[in-house]
Amino acid sequence: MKKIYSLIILAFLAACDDGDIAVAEIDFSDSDVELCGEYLYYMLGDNNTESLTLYISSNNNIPYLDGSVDYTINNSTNTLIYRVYDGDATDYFCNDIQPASPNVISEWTVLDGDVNITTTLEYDDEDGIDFEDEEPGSMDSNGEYPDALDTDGDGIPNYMDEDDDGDNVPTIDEIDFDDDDNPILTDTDGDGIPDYLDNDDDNDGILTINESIDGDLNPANDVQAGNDLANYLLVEEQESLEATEFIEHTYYITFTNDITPDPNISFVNDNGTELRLDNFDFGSYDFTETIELTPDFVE
Ligand SMILES: [Ca+2]
Ligand SMILES: [Ca+2]
Ligand SMILES: [Ca+2]
Ligand SMILES: [Ca+2]
Repeated sequence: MKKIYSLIILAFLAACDDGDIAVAEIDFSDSDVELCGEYLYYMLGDNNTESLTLYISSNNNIPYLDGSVDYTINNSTNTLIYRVYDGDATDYFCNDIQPASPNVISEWTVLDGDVNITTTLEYDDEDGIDFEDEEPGSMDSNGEYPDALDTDGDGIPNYMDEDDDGDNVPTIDEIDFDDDDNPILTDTDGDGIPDYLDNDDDNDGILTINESIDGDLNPANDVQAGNDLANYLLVEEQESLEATEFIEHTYYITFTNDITPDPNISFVNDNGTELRLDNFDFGSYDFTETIELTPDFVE
């Protein structure tokens, strides 16, 4: 994820008796936060010749930990370090064996302070219906949606369910889209229930799921010779086969780790020179997991 800030370092040269203040600027605004191992977050700046690294030692599975946790930087088990290298450090991280180059020519370490990592989860079934329009209800204090609508009662709420009415025709195949890619909620039988929420799309009394007469769990490919539409969309086609399984479902969870150091945090080098950061923000790391499951069949 791109970050929308830049870092300004004000260097207070403690060794200078005359009170000189050196001002330096580093810019990680075009940098992505990366993660390797358990748990090293890092990003590269200035043509990959400088880095910010946050290492946290924890029994928590930090990237997946829903909620907000403060970690104490102690410069041993938990570290936050700014480094400058004598060459490109793109391949410096995530190795079992430390590469011989580039060399670190300058290192600034946080001795104490807190870093907050807040993780949020975002669900998507990629079915063409916006999250808000899938009636998730209100989010509770645990970040869950206990009152979310589950039209087909298969245990997967609509906002995660790629077949909302449980008729074995995916929602994305039961809607059309306008030129701006907005969903058009088609209603074949005109009963006021859009096809993607209607388990009998042609209102012929035979459930759509049972109009897959070849038993392959796909009603959309049962088309009689001479017809343009599948049986489940035509009242005159009455053949049925009772289904006992749902199709496999896929949904996606995007985890976002927002990493926020204490705003007063400061870095020091071996000479005791101190760097203070103005509006310091580590940015965020995100990744997406794919979940595949077949819900238990509901009559
Ligand atoms: Ca859905
Ligand atoms: Ca469906
Ligand atoms: Ca309908
Ligand atoms: Ca039907």
